[in-house]
Amino acid sequence: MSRASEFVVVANRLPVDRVVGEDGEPSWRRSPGGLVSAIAPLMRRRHGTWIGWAGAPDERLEPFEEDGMSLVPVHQSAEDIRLYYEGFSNATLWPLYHDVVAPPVYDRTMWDAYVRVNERFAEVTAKVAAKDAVVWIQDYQLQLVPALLRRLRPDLRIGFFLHIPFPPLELFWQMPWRRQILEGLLGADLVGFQLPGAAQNFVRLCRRLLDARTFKQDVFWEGRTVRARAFPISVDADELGGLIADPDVRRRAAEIREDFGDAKLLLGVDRLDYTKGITQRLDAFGELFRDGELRPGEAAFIQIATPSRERVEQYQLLRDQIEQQVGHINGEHGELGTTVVHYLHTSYDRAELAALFLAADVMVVTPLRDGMNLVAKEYVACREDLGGALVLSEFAGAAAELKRAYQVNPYDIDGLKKALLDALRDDPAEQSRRMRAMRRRVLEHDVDRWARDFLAALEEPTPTTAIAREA
Ligand code: ADQ
Repeated sequence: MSRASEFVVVANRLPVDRVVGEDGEPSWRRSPGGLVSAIAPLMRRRHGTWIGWAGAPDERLEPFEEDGMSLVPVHQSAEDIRLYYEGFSNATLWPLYHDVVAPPVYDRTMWDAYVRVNERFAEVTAKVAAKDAVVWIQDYQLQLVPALLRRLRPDLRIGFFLHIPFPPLELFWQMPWRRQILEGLLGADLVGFQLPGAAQNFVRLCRRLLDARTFKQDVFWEGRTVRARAFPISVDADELGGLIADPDVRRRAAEIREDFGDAKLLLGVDRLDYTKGITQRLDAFGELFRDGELRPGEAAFIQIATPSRERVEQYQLLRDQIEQQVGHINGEHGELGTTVVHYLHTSYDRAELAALFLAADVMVVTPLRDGMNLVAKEYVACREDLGGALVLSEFAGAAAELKRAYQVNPYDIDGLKKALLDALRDDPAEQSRRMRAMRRRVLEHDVDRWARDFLAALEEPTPTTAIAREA
């Protein structure tokens, strides 16, 4: 085991992906994404350690150093992946926490695996963390780790951040293991959420389900004060700024524009997930052709969907549904040489995504429920030219900050059609005003600030009040 660490991040996945070089030799590359780039500098400064799964089942790896970070792999068997990851995490918690947009599976074997894997993470963390270290646990796959870890190591300062929504009491109540999950989270000193409403849901549940004493967003539990607070996550504005300044990216954006001639470009970029509202946005777009509001050649939709959780049944069904829908829209409304929906079921690198953001006239982000949605913020961060328009679901966490987006209820197809048309047709000066306001927010509140704010709050001493001692 590597030496004891003062700062430990615990997440389901390590922040690196395995790549095979031209010589056939495998090596590690830092995973793309804001979370990793926000935390990596902190890790280096604080000699931090990141604990997580390396991505291959049944593999036992020793701790290793990569990119200035100490990485400690946690083993997961193929069965753990099936039951804990694909099962309890993504077939139970994910749909339940996203307003039950798909029915959650409640399966005791999956729950047992969730407990088992959370215990493993807690044990590894307990061994790696130095005395009084700061430990930051990430996301819904690891909600039991805070309490399990506190039992093993009461000296630690423990923070937890939930990247997805936290449901209201009326939904969470369905969960057969509701007490265990709440008690798991209450092992932390600070429980972070994307939005204040989620923190309120959590505090209310602690009061109603556990009979815990609460005051505002504090929960008094086992002689401690557990704080629930909102920390809206954001994007790496510097990284995106660097990408859009790159002449190759600009050239590529111009090339994409040219390929589409005079057509206005609408863009969707998502993981292929039923929470993202992809079918709703395509329905609305297709109907605009049916109604004669748009003609082929006048507008085209590029939908890029990264393959995701492909072994979970709901995701397979969604993939088929979208393929059929795209075929239908193109069959009905396309013309020879003019496709109206371009659907790409693949992952793009950051430079290509930035070029697409620069080329798109309208970015369409319509989740049925989303913790935050970084794509909306990435688009805004890339539009230094103040061009483009953002259509954004009211049910994305980002809607609380991006008030000048064309906000929509994605269940309301007529409303969605109107928002698409407004975003396509509004006066450019109005569009620029909207974009300027949104950019101010995103650039001032980037992911660096998110990480610093969370850690500052975590390290703030929590006074043990009389009320906490009584609890
Ligand atoms: P996700 O549900 O994965 O994240 P999101 O916030 O949009 O959703 O992040 C997706 C990331 O993947 C973005 O950085 C995006 O650029 C990238 N991406 C998406 N499609 C891609 C493609 N085809 N090719 C390449 N990259 C692609 C969860 C929560 C969110 C929350 C984040 C962070 O569900 O609500 O915002 O965590 O907390």
